Amino acid sequence: MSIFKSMLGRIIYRNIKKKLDNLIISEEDITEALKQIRIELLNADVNILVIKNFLQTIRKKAIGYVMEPNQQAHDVILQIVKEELMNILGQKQNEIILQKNELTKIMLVGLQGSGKTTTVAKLANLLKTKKNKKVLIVALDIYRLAAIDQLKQLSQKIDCECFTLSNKSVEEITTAGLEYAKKNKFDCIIFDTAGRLQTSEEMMQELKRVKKIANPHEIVYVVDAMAGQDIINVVDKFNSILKLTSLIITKIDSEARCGAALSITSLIKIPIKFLGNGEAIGNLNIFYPDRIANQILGLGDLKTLSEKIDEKIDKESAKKSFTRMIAGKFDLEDLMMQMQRMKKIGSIGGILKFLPNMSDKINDSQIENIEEKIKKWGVLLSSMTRKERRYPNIIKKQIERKKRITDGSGCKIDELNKLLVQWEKAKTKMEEIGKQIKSGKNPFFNLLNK
Ligand SMILES: Nc1nc2c(ncn2[C@@H]2O[C@H](COP(=O)(O)OP(=O)(O)OP(=O)(O)O)[C@@H](O)[C@H]2O)c(=O)[nH]1
Ligand SMILES: [Mg+2]
Repeated sequence: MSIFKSMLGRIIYRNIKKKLDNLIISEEDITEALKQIRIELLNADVNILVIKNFLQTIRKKAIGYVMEPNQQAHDVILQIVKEELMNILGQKQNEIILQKNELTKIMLVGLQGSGKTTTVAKLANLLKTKKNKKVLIVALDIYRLAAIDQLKQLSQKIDCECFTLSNKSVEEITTAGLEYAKKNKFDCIIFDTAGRLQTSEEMMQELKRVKKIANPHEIVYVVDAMAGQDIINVVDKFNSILKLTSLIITKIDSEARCGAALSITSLIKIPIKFLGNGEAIGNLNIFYPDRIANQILGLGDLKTLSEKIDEKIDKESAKKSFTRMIAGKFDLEDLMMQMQRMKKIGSIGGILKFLPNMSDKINDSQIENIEEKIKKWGVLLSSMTRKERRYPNIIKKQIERKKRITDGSGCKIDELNKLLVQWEKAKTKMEEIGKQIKSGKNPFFNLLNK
């Protein structure tokens, strides 16, 4: 999602002086930054009206702002821009509406191919696994046989029941599905509706009838991150007829700019509740406006990163390898395991993106270099025997071993040598840190005071 990489923060830091001549922020101080932010947002396909209001408010808040002597102008502007981004994206995270003692009814609507059926399964799985709900999925897309099969398969995968009826109308299936859910004590029912290429009266009327029968607590509009500006009119139309309660943006893992989809929430005032970031069932993330605002600013999102790490890392083995590291026992086997652990969290680019201010210091080609190097190391390490990884010195001493490893991995001797040198350096450094920890010193003290 390229708007997430837009790094408005970088624009602000580059175009607004740290120390202004005056403690009052003037129009001139911010003109260039706002001009570039405008271009960036236009490129990301954000709606022009949204941009206009956004910049106007920032201007209003910034010009004439009186700074404290120790304040820096770009920090002030960054804060104002963040506040305004939150106004666009929503101030708080909105939960899906769940009922306590009655059946929660959810209906997903949207254009063809936007990701409704996939999202129905993702949502059902989330309610089942995270909220402990018994979920019934109802197939209302009766126009294509393949659609029902697709839903059945997905339901099977997540072990949820899928309700279908052949040769019945959408209205009849809705009624029967509701009865079935109540009779069998389901907590939630999710309706997967049929999509169309564009809004049609016929489709709207059908959805309206389903709404009347089901009276859903949530009517979710599913929007594709790749949608263009015309999606705003489409959602407006759906909203005027169905009164939507939430949005889910899908396919944010694509290279889509997503600006149009993100503009909807500001223009039509419907909260975004989830983001779909992949085809797999687990790829549904809660939408946290604050985190997304940070990503758009390029400020990183340590909370998401730490959650990711928590989820993916086996803490015991991480602790073990840390102990080995500071005891100066860090060998190539540890390095390989560490790299495998990192891989589980995501690509280096993905990880660096989360770190505050990193986006400013490192560019895409540097990230590519690092990733390339890590890939090479991975191949080199897997071409070694376990013994060689545990006792790397035997590689250093025996040229035949080096040759076998480089032949096996298709890498050059030079690359293998570099890996060995860097491992040695890292090992020494870590051992030093370990000694400092043992003697009661904080090894990070110097870093913290930089
Ligand atoms: N990369 C990616 N692909 C997705 C995501 N969500 C859905 N898809 C894919 O998008 C395609 C369409 O998804 P569906 O769930 O069938 O869309 P739909 O809205 O039900 O489509 P119709 O029933 O034809 O209206 C499928 O190939 C999905 O795998 C996502 O978050 N990321
Ligand atoms: Mg579908």
